[in-house]
Amino acid sequence: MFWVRDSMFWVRDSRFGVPGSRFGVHRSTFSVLASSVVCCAIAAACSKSVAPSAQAPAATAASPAAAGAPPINSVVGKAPSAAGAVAIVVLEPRTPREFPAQTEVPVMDQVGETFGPELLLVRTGQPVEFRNSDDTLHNVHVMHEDTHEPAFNVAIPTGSSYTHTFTRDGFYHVGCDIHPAMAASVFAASSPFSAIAGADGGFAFTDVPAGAWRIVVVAGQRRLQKDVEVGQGLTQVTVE
Ligand SMILES: [Cu+2]
Repeated sequence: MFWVRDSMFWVRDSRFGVPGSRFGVHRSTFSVLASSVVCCAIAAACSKSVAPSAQAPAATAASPAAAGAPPINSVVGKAPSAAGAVAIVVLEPRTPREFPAQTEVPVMDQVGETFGPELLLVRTGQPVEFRNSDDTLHNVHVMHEDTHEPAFNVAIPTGSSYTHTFTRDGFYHVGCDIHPAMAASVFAASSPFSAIAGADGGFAFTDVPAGAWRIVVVAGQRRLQKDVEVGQGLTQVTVE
């Protein structure tokens, strides 16, 4: 048995991708998700999509995986892998459930006239920081992809940042009007359990409370879902 733990997934095939860019995609979730544990069943495939991270939250040190013990209530599985499209996997509760606030504010930065990461997962209702680490002025213009409802449009001078809290789930387009080539995406989910599947569709969540959940997979225009009962130990699921 072998476990991989990391907070950073790397997108190689993004529908919003900038050719040649390899931004890490920071997972939006609180610390339990940062300690993604990949079961041996999918480790071989997932290891290709997991890269060491210098930004792993300190909280991951408390993860069961850090002590070498099997994780508690893990959900691992496989989502369909659509060519050229990133699959986002969200674990939504089927019964009302309160989640703790995020322990870390997700950040989208601007470096070299490029947004990074190119896809950021965030929590609906929790703050997100947009930074400008470039020597030039940028603005950040964000709108919901489905409704085209504007989220915000602000100029961010060099060295400054702007914090926004998304109020609606879904994809958001992120652009800079000053540099039209700049583009990125935000995916907001109410659940803290969201992740970007590996290139083979593999995903893993740890420390999932037992109960009735629904796995929702969003890949390009496709949206799939499957109900799952999470119990003690490992729950494996394939969404197809
Ligand atoms: Cu710009």
